[in-house]
Amino acid sequence: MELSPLQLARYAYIPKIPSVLSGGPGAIAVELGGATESIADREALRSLFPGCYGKPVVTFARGDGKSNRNKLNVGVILSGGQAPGGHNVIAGLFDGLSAGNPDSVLLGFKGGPLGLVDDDAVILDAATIAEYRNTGGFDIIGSGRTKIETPEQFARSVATARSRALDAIVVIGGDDSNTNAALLAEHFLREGVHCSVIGVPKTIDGDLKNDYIETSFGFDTATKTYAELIGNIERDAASARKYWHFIKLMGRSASHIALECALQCRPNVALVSEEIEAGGQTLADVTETICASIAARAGRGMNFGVVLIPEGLIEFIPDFKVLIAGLNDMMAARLGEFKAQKDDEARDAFIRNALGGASGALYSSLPVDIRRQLIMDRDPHGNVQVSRIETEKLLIAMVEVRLAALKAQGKYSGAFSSQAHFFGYEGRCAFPSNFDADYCYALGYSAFALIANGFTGYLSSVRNLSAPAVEWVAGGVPLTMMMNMERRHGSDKPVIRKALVELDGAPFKSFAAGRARWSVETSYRFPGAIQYYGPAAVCDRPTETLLLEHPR
Ligand code: FBP
Repeated sequence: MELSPLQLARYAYIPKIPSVLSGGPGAIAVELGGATESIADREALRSLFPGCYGKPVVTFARGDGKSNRNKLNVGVILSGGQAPGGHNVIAGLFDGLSAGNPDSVLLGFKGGPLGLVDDDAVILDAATIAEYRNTGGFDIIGSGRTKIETPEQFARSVATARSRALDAIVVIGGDDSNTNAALLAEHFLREGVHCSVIGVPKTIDGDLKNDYIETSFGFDTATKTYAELIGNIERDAASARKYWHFIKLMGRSASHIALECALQCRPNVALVSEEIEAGGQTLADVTETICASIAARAGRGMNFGVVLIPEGLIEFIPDFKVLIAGLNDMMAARLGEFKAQKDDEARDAFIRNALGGASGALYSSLPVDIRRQLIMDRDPHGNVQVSRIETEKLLIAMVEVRLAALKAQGKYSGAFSSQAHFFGYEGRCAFPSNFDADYCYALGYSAFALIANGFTGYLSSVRNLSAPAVEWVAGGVPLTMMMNMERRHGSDKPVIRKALVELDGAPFKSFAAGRARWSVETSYRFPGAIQYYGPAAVCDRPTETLLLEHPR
């Protein structure tokens, strides 16, 4: 493979690490906090996790360490969607292990958690790691979305841990994968398997965060990549002055990515799903918000603009949520009748009648492409695949209809021409920013330190991230501390609570303070491309979200 100049240069980049980790395993002392509790449902969680529940928060300090310096066998798994920096977590873990004992072995389980279940692994040696340092992607071992949930899958995981004589497994994943890590840690304790399980907080979505996890890795690089593209589009829009750009941004559920990009780029409109749900806004209300900006700008001679749309939006719009639930129920109960309809027109009429009321009317009001997506594009359980619906095109179509009505009423006299975009995969495997390269390396090294000090059921944690890396605080947080019980597929399950955008949080407040002006004026901000070499103020600056949530 021919290497680009940047890739070659990034191989030589040495991640900055917290001073507490820089003395090596022998100089890492462990400080323990008091007993911890889960965020809710304490009794239920205590009884589900008798071995792991209530453990103390761990903070590493510079001092006389008692880390296990024996040879360790450690397995690592990349789980779920790609996020920039995953390779550096593995590099940090590898370097910690090698510093502890050069004979230690790091095994990479291939293709996500299934690799553990199927015992499909490769040895990750120094030469292999060297090829992936500071690069994006998860291709070193691949990733996957398998959940370890059946008794057979747990039994096979135990068998792999025993046959490989694993001392630990590190799961690099989001809220679901780390919930799985907690269950695995508890299962190993119950079965007498001497193998720790340590999680690492990953997801570009930014929704795995709490008092001890300031951000999940990958959010920094992914949002900076999208913000660069949005800034470029803003400049194009302001130059050509003829298009409204509707940009959907990845983020399966929470709107953190859209909000961060709005703070970076100051578009004319940015929708925040959590606000829309809290205000009980309908699809018509959302359309009205966009049209208000279009009409106001047209009145000033500006028939161009930029709208940001979070990927998860429609599941937060109450009337759309009811429509989707109705469609799922209807398909489950009357699939045969639906399939017997002779053509698209008959299928539409059948659905409208079957749904009835407001949902039937909303369904009929949707553009034909969206109606087709809703009924044809279904997951293996027969449910609507919400993340595949082209919300950006749906909103363009709704806006066109509304603008025509406003024009007929003499309330709008502009010209509307649109472009639709979806940014997601463009950001998930970018070269990690300096922040993510440093943060991930420290998370990996911390995971090693947790293993070497005998902890299990913990999430590697690196805090104080708005300070320079040398001042970061490393340690671990018990996974049970972040958990509550939630209804999943008809029964109550222990899960790590997803962090949605908080409407009383500093990032949303900062956005809310600026948006009225951005909606009417052209206040675009151009973040430019991620910079890897140059002044720290440019190259190492974390996200606006992080800086607002954790001011120095
Ligand atoms: P994770 O939560 O597993 O990190 O994945 C996040 C994500 O990138 C979402 O933003 C997106 O909705 C989803 O993955 C897409 O998944 P896929 O690549 O399987 O289509």
